[in-house]
Amino acid sequence: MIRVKVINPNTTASMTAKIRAAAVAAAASGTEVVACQPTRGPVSIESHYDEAISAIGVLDEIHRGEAEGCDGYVIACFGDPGLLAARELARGPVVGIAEAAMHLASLVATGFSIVTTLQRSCIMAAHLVQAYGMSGFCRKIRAVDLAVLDLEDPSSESSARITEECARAVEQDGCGAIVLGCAGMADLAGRISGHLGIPVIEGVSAGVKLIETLVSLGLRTSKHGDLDFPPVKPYAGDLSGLAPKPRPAAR
Ligand code: 5HY
Repeated sequence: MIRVKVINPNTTASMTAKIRAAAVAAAASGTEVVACQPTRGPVSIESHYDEAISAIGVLDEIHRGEAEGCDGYVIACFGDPGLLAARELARGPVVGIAEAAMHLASLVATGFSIVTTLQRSCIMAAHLVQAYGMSGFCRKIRAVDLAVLDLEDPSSESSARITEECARAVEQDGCGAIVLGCAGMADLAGRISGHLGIPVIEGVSAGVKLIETLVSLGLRTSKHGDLDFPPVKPYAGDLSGLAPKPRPAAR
């Protein structure tokens, strides 16, 4: 049995429920999915500021996961907030849904397009495309101009608008696959893929499968170099609880 903690970095419970459903549907029979959201932070992540603050909530949940004996983690927000800090803190592997979706897309197509929420989120996605070495694969990053929480509102017709934007990408971008650029779109991939006849990848299930693969191969984050546990030191003020503590002896 492996225990995978799937963290929704925003604090909207309905989105966590959607993320949990996608993670459980993708998980192998021997995988226990623990889906959660932080107790503090933004209701949605749509700016660099939201992302910076949400990383604190992600690290809260990694701390809890280490105490709960989790074997691996998925950061279920397309900005992959706090990814490298989480890798420093955790014994087991940690993946972000943007990273996971892009890598899987690159295995099934020579080019993919990303469809995300707001125009400004395109810039944040572009930074990750660069950081993950995916510039040669990413044909275009598109936005449907919907707020993240509009995805939770059936009257926003978000599903139809996202499908239309994916269809435009197939017609115009020369892409062979689509990456859905928000955890709140996790429930749409199968239907849009069926409708368009091409691979449509959402990062929650991609992330769960990658963690299962890494854990089953005995692969964990290297503690040699920059992803070693953070050095122990005191933190001041109301963040003192997040101060890195001496590590218990490795299991
Ligand atoms: C996400 N925001 O996946 C990102 C998507 C975005 O709260 N969950 C969020 O638009 O950046």
